[in-house]
Amino acid sequence: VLLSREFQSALAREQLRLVYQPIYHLDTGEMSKVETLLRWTHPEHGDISPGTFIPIAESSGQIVPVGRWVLEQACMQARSWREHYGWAGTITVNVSPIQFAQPRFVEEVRQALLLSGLPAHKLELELTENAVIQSPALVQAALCSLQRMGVQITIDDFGTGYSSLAYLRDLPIGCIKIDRSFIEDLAAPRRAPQYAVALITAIVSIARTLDLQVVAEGIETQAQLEAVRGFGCDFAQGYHFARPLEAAVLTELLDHGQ
Ligand code: G
Ligand code: G
Ligand code: MN
Ligand code: NA
Repeated sequence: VLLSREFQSALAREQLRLVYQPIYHLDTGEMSKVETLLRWTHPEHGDISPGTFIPIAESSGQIVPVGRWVLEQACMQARSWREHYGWAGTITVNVSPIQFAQPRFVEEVRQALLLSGLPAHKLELELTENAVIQSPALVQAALCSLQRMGVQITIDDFGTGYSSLAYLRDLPIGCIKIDRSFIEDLAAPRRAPQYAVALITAIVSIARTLDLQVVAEGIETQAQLEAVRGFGCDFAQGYHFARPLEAAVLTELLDHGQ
């Protein structure tokens, strides 16, 4: 309750900031995408993890104005990297189901693109399965509007939601991110290692059939990297390559040609 009240003023008090984690194309080695991640530094408690404050922001409704701010900042940052360093990549932004279910959401995306001057196809929204299977008619309309604008849609944490697979066929989704837990199982399996291999192989096969890009997230070791390359994933993200970075650090990477 206390944290909830304090989060209300976190944005105004400039306690929120964005960090950026590179996502690499496995064939070219290029930093094709960058994921935007929100951070909250509390004046007394220090860094509070998104796992704690995102649910708080969702239940208070603060996720709506904060999410809009994230979207605008991320688009402006990407536009700046594009303009000053010729970065041709895509910026990805996590979108809460609460934010996405809002009738004004599509307009807010349009506004962020307009304000920043970022081309729509350089913006990718990360949604969870649970966000897209609720109220399918509205969801479908929103996703189709975004698709017409040229914005790309990714399913985050793929394989962990409670959903069928039909939505992958029926909705304009371009990319899936295999949940970190599957990648973790490659190194330290909760069950027999062949289960992790079988699941990832199946996910990649579904993605190939439906012409979706595949990101493997949570890559922490060279062995995991070799494995997901072997499975045919298109992109990889994780501590093995880079942690989420301050904007200035990523700018330096771009300045030195990645
Ligand atoms: O950055 P970290 O790995 O700790 O993020 C933990 C969780 O918080 C992830 O599920 C991530 O998607 C979510 N998250 C991080 N930044 C944002 C954001 O800007 N908006 C929303 N809705 N979720 C975020
Ligand atoms: O749910 P989502 O994919 O948005 O979560 C992103 C979160 O995953 C970020 O908070 C980021 O800090 C975290 N993350 C990114 N790479 C790794 C990794 O290699 N290992 C672990 N454990 N977490 C990671
Ligand atoms: Mn994500
Ligand atoms: Na994820």
